[in-house]
Amino acid sequence: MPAEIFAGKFITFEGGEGAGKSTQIKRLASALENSGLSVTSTREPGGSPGAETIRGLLLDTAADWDAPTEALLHFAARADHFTTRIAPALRNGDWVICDRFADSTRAYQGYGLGLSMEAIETLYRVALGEFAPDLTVILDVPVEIGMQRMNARDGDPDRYERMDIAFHERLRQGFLDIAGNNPDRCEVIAANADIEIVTARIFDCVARRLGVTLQA
Ligand code: Z5A
Repeated sequence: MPAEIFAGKFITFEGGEGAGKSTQIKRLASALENSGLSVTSTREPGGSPGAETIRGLLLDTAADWDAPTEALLHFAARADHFTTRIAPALRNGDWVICDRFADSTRAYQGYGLGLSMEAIETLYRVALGEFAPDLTVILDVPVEIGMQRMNARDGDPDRYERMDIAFHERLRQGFLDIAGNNPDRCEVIAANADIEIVTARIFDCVARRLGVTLQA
């Protein structure tokens, strides 16, 4: 069955630890609202009541999920998030911005933990069918910079933040490969720069790709 055509646009943000996604999503959401659009900001894992329950299982530092179980949990959360929150908002004409989506499963559970892309794409089709983001912004920072940013924050590291440097390097390469394989959907933004400069790069990308004019 072909993908439903929605009235709104779906933008996902991806990247490794400390890439600056949350910071930049707030700025993009305000700019889109200032240009007259209705915006829903959400995140994964989570974003709907059912998916937030699953998020608690995934980020529990005491849990020891294997890669297939972890991917199943991420796609279970995503299916609920899509059905109950993302699709209704897009039908309503909202622009939906999501902090992480399926490329995070490809990068973390695929490149990071070694699950096959074939398995991940099978789960994708079960959860989402032919649906895909209109635009995926991949914020790219060197691993050590992302880790410095995370270490400077308060709070205990979650399961993924505790992984070693080699894991985080595989993630970074994974996101770059995903972008290279999906140039019509993805754009890599160099995010090791002042927050204002990164914002300007993202606004330029969104304006160019989706045809909106944005004021910083
Ligand atoms: N995960 C998965 O394995 N599979 C999946 O399918 C999905 C997720 C969907 C969710 O964590 C975890 O789940 C995630 C992947 C895994 N791994 N981890 N950890 P989360 O939701 O708790 O957090 P996150 O998505 O990883 O976000 P983040 O790394 O916490 O941060 P961020 O949103 O990218 O960055 P930020 O909060 O905007 O900025 C981080 C800090 O850097 C903050 O202090 C900022 O003020 C600072 N910052 C931001 N930009 C800059 C610049 N340009 N210069 C200097 N400092 C900056």
